[in-house]
Amino acid sequence: MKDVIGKVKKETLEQLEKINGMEELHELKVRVMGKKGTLTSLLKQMGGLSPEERPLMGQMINEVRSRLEEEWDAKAKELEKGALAKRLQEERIDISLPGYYLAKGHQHPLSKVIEEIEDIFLGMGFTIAEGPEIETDYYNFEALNLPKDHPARDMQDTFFITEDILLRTQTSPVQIRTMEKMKPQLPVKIIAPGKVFRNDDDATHSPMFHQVEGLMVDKGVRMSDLKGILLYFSRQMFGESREIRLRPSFFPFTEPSAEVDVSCMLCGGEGCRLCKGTGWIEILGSGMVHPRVLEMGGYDSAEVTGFAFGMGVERIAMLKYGIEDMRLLFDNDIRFLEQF
Ligand code: 2NL
Repeated sequence: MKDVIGKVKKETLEQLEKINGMEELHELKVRVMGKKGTLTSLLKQMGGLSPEERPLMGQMINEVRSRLEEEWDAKAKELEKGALAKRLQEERIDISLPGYYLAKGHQHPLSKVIEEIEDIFLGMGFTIAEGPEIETDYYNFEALNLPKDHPARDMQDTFFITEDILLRTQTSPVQIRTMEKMKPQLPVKIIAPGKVFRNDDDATHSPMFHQVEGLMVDKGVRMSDLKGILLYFSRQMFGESREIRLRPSFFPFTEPSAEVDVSCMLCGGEGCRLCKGTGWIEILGSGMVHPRVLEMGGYDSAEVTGFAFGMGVERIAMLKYGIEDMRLLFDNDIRFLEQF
């Protein structure tokens, strides 16, 4: 038995020498010291030895076992060290390199302008209303006093999906829907921002653009209320020294109607290239809500009056930031967008 123990020790040490991976090391350990390992079975065979031999052999086996344990631990450390050295050799991390730059985005200038417009009107007690971009003919035209044969429908260059379903050409349908929901509550004081769609596409038109419309309905709302609110808006948006003027105009959904100009933000009204020498720049359309439109919204036009206005967000953004070509707003060129 003594010889067998010596042989196990010698062979194991030889095999240990050749090992160069943690897995192999573990396998060898199981082969020798595992439940059915060579050394373990020698311990089990000790029952067949004489009482004098037994303690001697037991001691010997235990000595071999602890010697091997030491060798294993040393081998494991050696392997770990080797693996680390190899990684350091291969990876060659230069810890002095600069870190990765995480590009931080920001809002699109149009989103900024929409939020700014919203904030100004929220400050005057308006709430924000939203509605579908795909609309029915009824909400987009009929309820706004544009019957089927009205010439303004041709003017609008609408994207029709079916004869009755279309992409909204204004955000006014949101306001009709809101009146229907709110009636007979007063006052109605909302703005409706959002995307609108018209079938033209050139240097000054995009088939998709943004609009903010406003609507106020109550007992005794007058044109002077409209003018006061638009003057406050213009000064918040374009500067405290701005003035506004109203010019007569026509919209089927308002009567009377007015085009609103603001004194030029570039020259202050002296006349320049931006305002084409007039001192004034058109920023929106407005008017007193047509009685028929109030009725369509479910309000009694003998009891209440209202004003409404609509502005193109792209135009406001171009004026505010001095952008000369509207297409820049939709090209997604980072060199342009980074400036806002
Ligand atoms: C423009 C002109 C305008 C309205 C929009 C409106 C909405 C309702 C009732 C009456 Cl529900 N009017 N909206 C009124 C006047 C002008 O927009 O040039 N927009 C870019």
